[in-house]
Amino acid sequence: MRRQLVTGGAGFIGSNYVRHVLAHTDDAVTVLDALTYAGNEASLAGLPPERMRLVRGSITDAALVDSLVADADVVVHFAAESHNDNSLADPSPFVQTNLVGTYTLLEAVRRHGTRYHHISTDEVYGDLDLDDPARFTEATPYNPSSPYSATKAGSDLLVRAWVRSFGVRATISNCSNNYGPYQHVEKFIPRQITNVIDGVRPRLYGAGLNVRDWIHVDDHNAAVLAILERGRIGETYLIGADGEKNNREVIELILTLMGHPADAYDHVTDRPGHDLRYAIDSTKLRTELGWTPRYTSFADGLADTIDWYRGHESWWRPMKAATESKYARTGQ
Ligand code: NAD
Ligand code: TDX
Repeated sequence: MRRQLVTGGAGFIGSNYVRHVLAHTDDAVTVLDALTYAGNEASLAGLPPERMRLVRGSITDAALVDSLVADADVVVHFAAESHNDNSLADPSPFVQTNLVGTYTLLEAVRRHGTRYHHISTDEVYGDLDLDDPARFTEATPYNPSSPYSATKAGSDLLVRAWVRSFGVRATISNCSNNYGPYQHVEKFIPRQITNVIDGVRPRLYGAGLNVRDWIHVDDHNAAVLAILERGRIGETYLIGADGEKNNREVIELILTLMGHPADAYDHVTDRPGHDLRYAIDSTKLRTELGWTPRYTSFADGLADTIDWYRGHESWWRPMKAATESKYARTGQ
């Protein structure tokens, strides 16, 4: 039985990854998660204790990380401070977790010779113009915009250096915007779904023409498992499902699917430095590893996600008021 150490496994993508691994492999999983405001034990509720254990602790704790890496066959690193808006209010935890935390993990996998997979984002490439037909590829130069994306870019570069300088057996994936169950209500799609449930009008930053390339979290995690098992060491793979939509289209679809007029939303203050467009060319992943997305209809995936938030109010309700009071400070 392979032993996976999954950092950030109590967060959105990580908790879905743990469920994906338990369903599709015989592996045992140890989750290392600091349970910050974004981590939630409830996202791992009901999983079999003989195959999944949760260790509460930080990836910046070198002694703890060393002891857990010593007991693992592979490390899959999801843990991060993940929200752009928070990074604009206070970059400090982003530097600690995303840079120092990744460095701490890399030193441990170097000592123990452990296979390592690094989860990253398409935001490291900066943004594209709205009328530019180009998409990001593995060869696109790094050009991050926010403190969040700059720390993710820095963490990717640490991984590349540890591969080249020390022979660490690592792969990197950079994925586009995820949606699906267990996503924190600070993020765009769950924030607007839960606003509509609460009778609050959705909030669109600026004109809402910014484009994101949406992928269902299960498709992201299937790609991560494929890279972990069949990816070439030292390589980077971009993950995306051809899901480009502007924010206005997304909000209108949420409102329509929830039985409200498509224009029942408000425009609020724009995000400073707001990236215009992200778009992924995932040809390398598809041709080398044979991955294809299972969610080909964004409307169907979004309808499932709306049903999930309607059915899991006890999961998101405890975070909703605190999240909205944070946004109230910036008028968003
Ligand atoms: P999330 O904020 O939902 O979860 C992050 C998890 O990391 C939380 O459980 C949190 O408690 C944990 N964590 C934070 N600091 C920690 C620390 N110091 N030590 C241990 N655990 C810590 O984030 P997410 O959306 O699930 O993102 C997971 C990863 O995927 C991140 O690396 C992010 O950059 C990347 N990513 C996210 C998206 C997206 O659309 N959400 C897209 C591409 C890549
Ligand atoms: O209330 C809102 N209104 C709004 O218009 C919020 C919260 C967001 N937005 C806009 C900003 C973005 O253009 O929606 C878009 C999506 O916003 P977020 O959900 O904050 O995601 P984004 O900033 O695109 O980053 C996400 O994708 C890449 C994840 O949060 C990152 O972790 C990932 O790396």
